[in-house]
Amino acid sequence: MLYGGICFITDSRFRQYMVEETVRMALDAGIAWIQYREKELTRKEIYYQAEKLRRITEEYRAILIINDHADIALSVDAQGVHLGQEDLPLKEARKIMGPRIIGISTHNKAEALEAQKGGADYIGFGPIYPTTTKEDAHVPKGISGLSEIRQVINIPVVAIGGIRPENLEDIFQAGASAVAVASAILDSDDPYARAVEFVRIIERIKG
Ligand code: 3NM
Repeated sequence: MLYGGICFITDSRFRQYMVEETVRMALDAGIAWIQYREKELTRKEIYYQAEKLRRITEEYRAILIINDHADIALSVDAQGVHLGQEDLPLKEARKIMGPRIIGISTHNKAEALEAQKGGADYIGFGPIYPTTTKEDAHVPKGISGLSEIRQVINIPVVAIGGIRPENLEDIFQAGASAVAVASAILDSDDPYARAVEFVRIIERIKG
């Protein structure tokens, strides 16, 4: 199981919370892997926020991955970067990141195989279910899409997109190494309790 089996992805659309508050809540709930994903702020603002998150994740000995920005990941000494299909090519990102973690978002077999061949540490695969978190999300791939990818990929596969506690059994059954979750935690009346629910279910499934 990859990094505890669950990655909490920050989502600044939930403006009732400060980003660092949501990260601390996820860490307190037992999640040990955070992805800082921010699409609206300037790079400078993202850097300062990432630096704060790095200090928090360090306190918990948790993993911090920065979405999109390899330079910011390096400058705050995060453990890695997560890149989309429109970001820096994997080969170039590896030159910058060295042995640190590089995850790649993939949406079909060709992208997944290319990421694996290029030396990604894990792939994100999705969306598994419909999601409103990613504006340009592809058509949902479902559990069958996830199973198909698992059959051809031997690096860790992180399922993403619309994942809720009731889907976890199916997702891990289909061979996911972990899940990445944003809104199912933050849209809850009690995000901490929802995060604990995710952690407990995954512990039960993965033993
Ligand atoms: N990437 P939620 S789906 C960030 O398919 C992201 O690559 C996706 O958020 C992909 O848990 C997605 O709120 C959104 O659906 C994940």
